[in-house]
Amino acid sequence: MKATLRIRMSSHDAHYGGGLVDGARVLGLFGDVATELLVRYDGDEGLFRAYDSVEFLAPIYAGDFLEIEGRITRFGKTSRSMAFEARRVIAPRADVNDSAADVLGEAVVVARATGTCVVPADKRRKDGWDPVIITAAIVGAETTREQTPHLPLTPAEIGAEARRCADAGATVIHLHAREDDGTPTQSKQRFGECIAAIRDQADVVVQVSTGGAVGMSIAERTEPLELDGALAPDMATLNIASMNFGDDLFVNRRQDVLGVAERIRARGLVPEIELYDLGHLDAARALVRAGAVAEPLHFQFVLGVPGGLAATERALDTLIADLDYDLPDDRSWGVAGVGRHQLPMVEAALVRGGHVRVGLEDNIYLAKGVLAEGSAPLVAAAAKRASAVGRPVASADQARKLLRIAARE
Ligand code: KMH
Ligand code: ZN
Repeated sequence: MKATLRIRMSSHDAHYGGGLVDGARVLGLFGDVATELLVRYDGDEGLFRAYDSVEFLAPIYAGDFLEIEGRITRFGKTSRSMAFEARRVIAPRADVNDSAADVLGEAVVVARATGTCVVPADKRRKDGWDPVIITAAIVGAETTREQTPHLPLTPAEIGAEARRCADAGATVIHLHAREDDGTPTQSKQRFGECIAAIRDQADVVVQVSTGGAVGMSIAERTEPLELDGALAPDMATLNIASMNFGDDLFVNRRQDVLGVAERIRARGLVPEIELYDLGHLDAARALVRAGAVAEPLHFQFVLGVPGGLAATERALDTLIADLDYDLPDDRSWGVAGVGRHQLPMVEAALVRGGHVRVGLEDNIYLAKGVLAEGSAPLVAAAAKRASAVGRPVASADQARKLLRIAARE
């Protein structure tokens, strides 16, 4: 959540020689932005408890127009961490004449700060916090039966696992398909059987993979997009860059990505943009600029793939800050941590207002040395963590609303 003020520094604000404005004025404006965020989020002005850091980076003068931006970076039960930035966007040109001013081509950052605000529980009047969508990645293309006997392979097994996951709190099923012997397949026919089995048993959003398995052609990977009518998926993944994927290469050429995006759009499906690295956000920016994907944007940060960005809170904060920098406001994001990072990344995403993905595609263990008996126990573990931080778990209808997916007849 973000709030922005634009305000002109007047001659009343000048405190020092040469029309210089004092730093306390900027802190007051950060306080106003914090207040707006708390009112929007909690229905209460709250209290500013402490600044963790304050940096004054450039002088501010009477006549400057400042843009003050604040966003909530972390939610606790009663505390909200925030980050602020003040930028000069218009400057007077006294060197030209006494009323000349310029809109700056590039805003100048004049101050930054981070701090913590508190809204006491008894004062909280609303919950601006979106419910968390739990996605269950129940099959994947890399996990094998040798690694875990709990991996579903057949449409019947996949349908039953989807129901268990939905019962545990999942509302999106990220779907891959396999032959009976476990070989990954993107066959339209097999996906259709899986989707029928899922819809027979569970009210969930079906998100088909167009990533498939490494080495598959784009034509093969995108077969599930051709499903129609009752078997049509609701969403499809969009992998936007090539990368090392463990010891393999996951190839997503630019022209192919544009083609897949176009087909997802033509089918009326909601894309989930898969990001495995920081630079992938720039690839996403290019797609937005090219008009290949439109708002609302939904991103999945898949963190911890060898060859991609690590599954750390630092990496996640960097991604979120970069996302906040200039991508359209109408967007949402989730995190999928690979391997032992799965549940820690759930915790990190929950307090930052993100959605989460768990399941055997990314991780087969519930705890160190303890195999998860399917993806449902991992979904239950994510739901438990959501409830521990006071974050409601989205129902299927809420998930559809958040992702802008029309309800099925
Ligand atoms: N199996 C990975 C190489 C997706 O589903 O869109 C790619 C993947 C991404 O799983
Ligand atoms: Zn996948």
